[in-house]
Amino acid sequence: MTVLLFHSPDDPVELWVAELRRQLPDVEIRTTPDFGDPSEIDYALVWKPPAGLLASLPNLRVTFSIAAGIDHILADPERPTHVPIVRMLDDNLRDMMSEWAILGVLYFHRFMPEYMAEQPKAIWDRRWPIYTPETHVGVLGLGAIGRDVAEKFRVLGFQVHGWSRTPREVAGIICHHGAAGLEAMLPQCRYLVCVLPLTDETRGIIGARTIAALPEDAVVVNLGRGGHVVDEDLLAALDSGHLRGAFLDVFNEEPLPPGHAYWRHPKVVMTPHVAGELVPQSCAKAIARNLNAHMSGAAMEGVLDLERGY
Ligand code: NDP
Ligand code: OXD
Repeated sequence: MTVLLFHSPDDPVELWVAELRRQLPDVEIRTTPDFGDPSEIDYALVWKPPAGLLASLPNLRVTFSIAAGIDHILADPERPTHVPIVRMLDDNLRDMMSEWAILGVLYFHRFMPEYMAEQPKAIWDRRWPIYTPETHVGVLGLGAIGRDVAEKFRVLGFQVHGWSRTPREVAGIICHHGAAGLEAMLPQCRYLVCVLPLTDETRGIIGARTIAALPEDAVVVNLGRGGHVVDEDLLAALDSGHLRGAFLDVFNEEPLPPGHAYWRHPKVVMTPHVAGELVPQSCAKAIARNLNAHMSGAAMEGVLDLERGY
């Protein structure tokens, strides 16, 4: 019988196992830590696998990521390099990410930081609106998630820019690519939303240079990875008054240490890496589709391109 090993320190294991059994009735589902003979494992479905776990499975055929990002798997230096890695492509995950990006932008766009500060003081102070049709949102990443984010901002009436590595065309979106594209886009963006994968090229992309290129009073919304942000540079720009605020879901260190400046910073709003959740009722279907495709010799969706790094 085909065997799938599930490992995640952060997800509801029982719910996942139940959904996987429902979607893959002919596959045996095992979980860490007591999963029996490692040589019996054909497929692994993992979030943050401990170093060496994947290498200990001699007959592993595919590693599925319990995440759209695969950086948590690449972080294992012992990972078997001949085994394909497949990222999560899931509509519910995508939609949750778009919701969170919109939440972050609208929170600032509709002056919620100011109104929330004034409410306990019973201050009735109406602010004049920022005119949405002339407000530019820049979305870093135009992939499975970023494209949806960009299109939904367009539906809300913003001027929307998208940035990718290679040239893209998306109806209604002003598309940019590469270093020159980023340079052209940034000065226009009152809101900068990051939905990039973490790679050698994108690490630290939201650093002093990028931030300085944004207009005065811009807001940074990061739901990609913490590694995209240079924390000291972001904090310096918030403190100097160049940036109006930051809406952050992901951090260089997770959980964020209790002493970190973000926790108590008056211009930072943060959530604990929850922008997009991997809901088993939805994601197990995506795993089943790919696993069945692999077993029947068909192509899988979302296979990592090692050279690109995402
Ligand atoms: P995709 O692989 O579908 O898309 C990645 C996009 O980023 C592509 O448009 C790609 O460009 C672009 N990109 C990659 N490298 C560069 C670069 N060097 N310069 C410019 N653009 C670049 O990824 P997804 O949309 O599925 O996911 C994006 C990321 O979102 C995940 O990797 C993860 O880090 C994060 N995420 C976070 C979650 C959370 O809860 N906070 C939940 C889910 C995802 P091109 O189109 O040219 O290939
Ligand atoms: C993801 C995540 O990449 O949850 O899917 O961070």
